[in-house]
Amino acid sequence: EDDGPQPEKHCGHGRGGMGESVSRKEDQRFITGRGNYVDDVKRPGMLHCELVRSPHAHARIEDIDGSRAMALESVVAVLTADDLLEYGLATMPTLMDDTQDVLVNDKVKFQSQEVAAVIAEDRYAAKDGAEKVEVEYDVLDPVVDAAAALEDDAPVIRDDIEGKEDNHCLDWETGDEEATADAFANAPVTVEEEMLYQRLHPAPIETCGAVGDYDPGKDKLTVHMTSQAPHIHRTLFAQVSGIPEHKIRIVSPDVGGGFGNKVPIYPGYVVAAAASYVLEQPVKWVEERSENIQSTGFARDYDMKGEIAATEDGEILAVRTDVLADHGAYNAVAQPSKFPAGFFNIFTGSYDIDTAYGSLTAAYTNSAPGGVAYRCSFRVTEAVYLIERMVKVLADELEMDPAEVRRKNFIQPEQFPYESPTGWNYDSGDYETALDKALEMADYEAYREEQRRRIEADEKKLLGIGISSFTEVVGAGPGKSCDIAGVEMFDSADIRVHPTGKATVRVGVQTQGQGHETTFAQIVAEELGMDVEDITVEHGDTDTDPYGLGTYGSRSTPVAGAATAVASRKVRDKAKSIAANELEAAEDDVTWDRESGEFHVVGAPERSITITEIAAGAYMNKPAGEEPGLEAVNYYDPPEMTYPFGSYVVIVEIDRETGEVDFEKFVAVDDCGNRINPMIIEGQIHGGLAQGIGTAMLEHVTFDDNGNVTGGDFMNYLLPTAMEIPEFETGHTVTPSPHHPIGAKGVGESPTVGSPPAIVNAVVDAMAHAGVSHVEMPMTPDVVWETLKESGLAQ
Ligand code: PCD
Repeated sequence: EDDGPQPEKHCGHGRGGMGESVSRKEDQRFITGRGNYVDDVKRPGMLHCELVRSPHAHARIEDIDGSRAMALESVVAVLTADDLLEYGLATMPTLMDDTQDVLVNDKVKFQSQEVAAVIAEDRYAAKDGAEKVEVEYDVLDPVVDAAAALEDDAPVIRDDIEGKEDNHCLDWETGDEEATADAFANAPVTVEEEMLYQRLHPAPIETCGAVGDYDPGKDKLTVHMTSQAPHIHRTLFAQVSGIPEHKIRIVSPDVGGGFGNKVPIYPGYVVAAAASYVLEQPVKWVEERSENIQSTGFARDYDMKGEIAATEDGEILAVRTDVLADHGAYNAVAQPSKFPAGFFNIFTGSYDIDTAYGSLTAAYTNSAPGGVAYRCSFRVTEAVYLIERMVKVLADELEMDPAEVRRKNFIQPEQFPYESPTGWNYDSGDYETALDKALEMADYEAYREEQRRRIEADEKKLLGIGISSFTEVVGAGPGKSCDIAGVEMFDSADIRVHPTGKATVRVGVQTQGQGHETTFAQIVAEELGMDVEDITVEHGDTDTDPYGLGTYGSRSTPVAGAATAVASRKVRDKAKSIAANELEAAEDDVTWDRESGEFHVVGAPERSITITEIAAGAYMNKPAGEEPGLEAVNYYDPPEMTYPFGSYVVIVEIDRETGEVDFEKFVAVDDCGNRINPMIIEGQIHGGLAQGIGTAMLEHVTFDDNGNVTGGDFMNYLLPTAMEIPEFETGHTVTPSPHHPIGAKGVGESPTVGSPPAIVNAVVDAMAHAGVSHVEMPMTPDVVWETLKESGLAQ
């Protein structure tokens, strides 16, 4: 009867449904200072926890003496691994089935690792106490470089793993090695380039924190924590602690940005919860900025080699890549467990390529664990960087227009659903239309002309034009292939329409600023013809919300969004019999009209009724034999992931005297299928592009030879500010996902995934005529200046 909103047809019925730029409901509390973040949670008798962290990157602990800390009046307890051991909490599993110390048991494996915890009556006392804990270290040689870690004489970091005598973490491969080698052997043209996707840190405004609150009266442990995935975190808490799952409640209140940083479980959460359980008092732990950067999940750190085999006229025959990955001290990558290299397999990108092969080796190093999906669906960012950079390398080798090389190789609209050579099933796409639109918006041909003019005139400012035509893969499940710690990756929605016609929707995902309280209400408004103002969305509380796998990998819209649409339709189905009853018509004679948001009697449109009007009937005048109430739940296991895409065009000016890079134009055309809220999408794109600029131009977590983190605070880890961000010109195309109930794909990550290669391609492009084929990120002025000098372009 109803296939859901169709492209371009769903807009603007005025009730706040699909396609309307409804103002964000949650902003009322955010902009009036009434948000409720973990650090806002206060409980009577609440204690404070501060962690003692190791100044060394690699050291055996000889002794920990907490007596001087305990001597302080307000210090209540000093906890070490020995204390946690008693409760079986000295170690915890990572999401990739490794075992990480909660508090260091024997050996420190990275600088800033958690060694002891001080619990005190206030935060200052806890901090004073932490400074008074005396730890005796036997300092060992550290290794913070993945290649060095794999050398024979490297110090062995993971001697806690039985029989482990090296720092090898894992190997992985995908595609057809032999066929790819053949294609390369016979190809007329081959190109290769090495590129480092440097170690980054997601930097949410709010750092991580938790309030453990054990209630001995109810025998229930409530943990308020900065969690992107409260349900799975509760399951893991139950499994590790032995506390029954129904006796644990995880609340993820307002979260000040997640960006993948709040997917893993960190020692601080466990310590706060355990301390509260033992002391029978609430315990708060909130980390500082440098603790966040130095010890929580980092992102990227993929050292990649890319190769393309092609014909002389630019047809790509094969792609090959080999990666050296730095996983830090534990394998604590936050991604579906069957994908040790995440979704890196998608490195053939938007192109129809017959053969591909990828291999990867990961190493342990004396650095914080991670490899989290920082605004990226599990290593897609790395994959997109690789292929979009390599296409530019190929274009330069062949002296072809990079837009032309892309056009020549794009998967064509009629080829979808498209199976990639590494086994991925793309749902839909129209890459050329998006590229053409972006080129037009950027005035591409005119800039190419201007670029040639400047080179001929030997001008002081070089012009560079960079393109990226990326494809993302978001929305994990399906459950059969994707799980987190064994739990299949579905998601959920629970919709209740109350007697007065207002609704509460609870979802299994947890927003961190994306605007779910608005957009999920819009899906229901669309499906039930209700006013968006009459719908409240709740999330982030395991006691009341249906189980879901959380918000990361842009999965909320593809999975929980689908669940919300399906649950709405279930409500509508039930409402239909009530409508028939109210309208005194046979159920078969009643139809739903999406535009007006009403049921009406076939052939008599004036006899109509809305769901809001029906709600009372579900409670006060239900048809005989019907269950009372008007609600529905759906758990949605997606049949496939969704593949959003886009084309970005970046135009830069480079000053040959200083190496300074200026953005002249920044065009982003995105396609996320049917759009729920264009204004929110625009905001998502702006934020992600800013993070892409940070990646390309500024950010890098660095270490010195002693394993000290030298890029571990905001003085040294540079985030872009308004000063570094240009005006963005955004555009869109709409290619619905054929399998999603409302045709939507994710969008939150696209800009961070798509923009770094466009920016690097632009900087390289400005210097390509002098033989420059690559510039490593972050492209700080000194890096660009060196490149200008080496290529003879410096003035
Ligand atoms: N949308 C619409 N339409 C469409 C799609 C979408 O409207 N078609 C919208 C929705 O609804 C939301 C948003 O938009 O609201 C987004 O979405 P998505 O894409 O689905 O996503 P989600 O899941 O929701 O989210 C997630 C993402 C991520 S992933 C990240 S990083 C980031 C982003 O999100 N983060 C953040 N964004 C953001 N924002 C903010 N504000 N904050 C934050 O934190 Mo990862 O993996 O985690 O790394």
